[in-house]
Amino acid sequence: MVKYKYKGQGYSNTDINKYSKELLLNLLFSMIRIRMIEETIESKYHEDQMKSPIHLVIGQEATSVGACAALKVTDHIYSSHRTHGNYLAKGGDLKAMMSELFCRANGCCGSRGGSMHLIDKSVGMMSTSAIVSGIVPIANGAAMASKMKNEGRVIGVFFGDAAMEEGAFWESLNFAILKKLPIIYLCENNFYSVCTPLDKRQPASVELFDKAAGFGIEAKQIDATNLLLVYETVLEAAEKARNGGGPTFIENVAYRLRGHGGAGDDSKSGYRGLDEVDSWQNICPIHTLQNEMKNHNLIDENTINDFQNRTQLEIDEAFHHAVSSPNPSEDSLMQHVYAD
Ligand SMILES: Cc1ncc(C[n+]2csc(CCOP(=O)(O)OP(=O)(O)O)c2C)c(N)n1
Repeated sequence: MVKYKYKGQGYSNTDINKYSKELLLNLLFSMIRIRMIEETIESKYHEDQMKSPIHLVIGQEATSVGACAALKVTDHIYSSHRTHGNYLAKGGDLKAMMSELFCRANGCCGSRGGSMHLIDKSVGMMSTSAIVSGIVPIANGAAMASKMKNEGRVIGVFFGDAAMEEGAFWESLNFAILKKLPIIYLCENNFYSVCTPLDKRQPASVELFDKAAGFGIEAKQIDATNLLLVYETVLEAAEKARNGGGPTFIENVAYRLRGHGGAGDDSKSGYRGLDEVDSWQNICPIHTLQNEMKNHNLIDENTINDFQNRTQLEIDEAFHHAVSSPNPSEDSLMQHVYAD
């Protein structure tokens, strides 16, 4: 079992009154929507019609939502294989996502990518890579382009803790620091690389953000079960990057409540304890924000139910759209293939 050096504290140190009710509702609803979409995917996955592997973000939604809300629509994001939350939080089209998961011709990647490659350039969800840390140098290149063209665009790149075990990550970090690139490194530390816990992969005395700081970058470790903390931290980093202050590294600590891949929890295989999973269920980013808002009379059950009902209709429609869409035709097989 992972020895937690850091665990969510909820909202005890956060002044929720600093934020408008409209913003809080949008942020909460964005997390609930992502959770509901993933739960629907999960409930239908066994039907074996979605031929794509999936990596659910349940438990880690606050990183996607807080970070994307702090960025501008014109800013660009790049992601690892755990894409759903980032794609949806940035405004990616749900129907195109579902078609992609069902491998239909009108999927957001024309069914070439599947769940690990959700892209919607119209909203700045630019690219993903399933190669651990593979997306980091690509995002660096985008940040370099933004700087050279003086675009004022900030790049956010999401990756898991295992990406920090790859050389490509450290080379990219060093380069970004030297060139003061407008990039935010958004490490999603959920403690596991598939089934291997962090304390079997890193010396116990080492914190990830400290390691990054050793390279000379401003590095922070935050409780990413607290959405407002993510939002504030990324807002600050984005402003700094936009004003020429260079990159920031943010270690977003939150727990993956489902298995590494596929539907359901895989804890019974023995790599983590059910009590460990339960203890993180209690600080689920959605319930903690919802409760905090209820305590401040900012939301009630009716409002939540209304939102959930509308979202379920949207989800049903997106699933219907996907399953009734055509498969890619055989003669399109060689399209988007660069080699002759
Ligand atoms: C270079 C490389 N090595 C190994 C793999 C196999 N692999 C796929 S996901 C994964 C774990 C990734 O863990 P992390 O980066 O922490 O992200 P998480 O899945 O926890 O979100 C591994 C090892 C891979 N895709 N790429």
